[in-house]
Amino acid sequence: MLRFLTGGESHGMALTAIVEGLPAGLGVDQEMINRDLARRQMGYGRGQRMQIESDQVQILSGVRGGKTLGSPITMQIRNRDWENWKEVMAVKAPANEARAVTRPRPGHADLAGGIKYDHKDFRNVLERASARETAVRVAVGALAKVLLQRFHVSILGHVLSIGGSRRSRVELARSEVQPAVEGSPVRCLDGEVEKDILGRIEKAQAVGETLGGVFEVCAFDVPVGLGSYVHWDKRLDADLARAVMSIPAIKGVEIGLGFEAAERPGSEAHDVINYRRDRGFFRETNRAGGIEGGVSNGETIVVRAAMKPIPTLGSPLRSIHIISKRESEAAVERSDVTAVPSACVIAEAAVAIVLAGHMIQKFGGDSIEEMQRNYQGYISQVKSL
Ligand code: EPS
Repeated sequence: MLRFLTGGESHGMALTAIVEGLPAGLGVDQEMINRDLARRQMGYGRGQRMQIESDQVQILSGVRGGKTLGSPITMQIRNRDWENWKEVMAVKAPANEARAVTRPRPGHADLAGGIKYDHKDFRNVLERASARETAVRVAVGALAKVLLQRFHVSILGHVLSIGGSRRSRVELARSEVQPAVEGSPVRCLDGEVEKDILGRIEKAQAVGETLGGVFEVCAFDVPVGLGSYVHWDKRLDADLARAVMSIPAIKGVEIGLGFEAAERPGSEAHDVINYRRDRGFFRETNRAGGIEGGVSNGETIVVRAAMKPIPTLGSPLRSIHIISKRESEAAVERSDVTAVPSACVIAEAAVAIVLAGHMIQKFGGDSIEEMQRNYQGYISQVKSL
């Protein structure tokens, strides 16, 4: 089992993750983690915070001489902005209580979270509800990608649309995976869509609006047989949906055709099975998005998600003051106009973590060599069919 916990507030000292369950002997490349952290920070529409941060991971435990020990791996990312928030975030009583956030933002965790935890200052909610936490999740995802690479699995996300733009229909190719590791997920858009998106972001910014969007994550060369149909909590698609839905502001997740499958007759919703000696069994199309019956079927796994617009609006919506109960405009904090490209990188991490967890569950092993032996045995069994 692969598990992890994260800790840290948006303007606190640092973000931390402890990852447990990776096999020993896995070469960990700190620079690869930092590359994904940098990709998460990219994207037109991010706010000024991204100019303050320059996310770098520090590995504090579980790695020696560049290789995992099999023990928990602790990773930390410093919040540079903490220097500017030290007093507000102090463990002792804040120096200036007048800075309390008291006007909940519609669409944000502010009000529901404040009621639940009995906070009258919504900063106590927003600091942890903030998507800043996803930086360290991306670091965990980068570790998961390192494991997956050992089994030739690669993952790439791309943005399909932002703010209602025409959806890009770019087909992702395996050859795009390596170059894209360096770049932002908007790189894959076709030129016209990209121009349209940039225009929409600029217009939104000018009028204090925010924009959501749709993105897609593909996992290539996943072996057949991850996940299971035998029990609800073993289904791979369910685990992927949960992991991607847990990214802040995600309101919808679909796999393969997803909602479109509901509108098609069966003959146009499924994938014809074929066989070739050199390839084994394969599907002629990939409407299932690489998963049938909760089990990976050997085709590319395709997960798509819808992100809502960020709830912090420059031109705020109507709300109610938590103390006076008077009508009031919602709080305005420095924020992003859109973070869809970032969410796409985070979703790559979420998908990688789920797939790495399922690989570990299926092939087991305390060391990476043992895991690879188990994997090879299974691949031979599949090939001998
Ligand atoms: C966020 C608000 C903004 C974003 C932040 C998420 O931060 P700040 O309030 O400091 O300007 O930039 O995202 C990040 C810090 C990040 O690293 O992605 C929010 O309220 O969710």
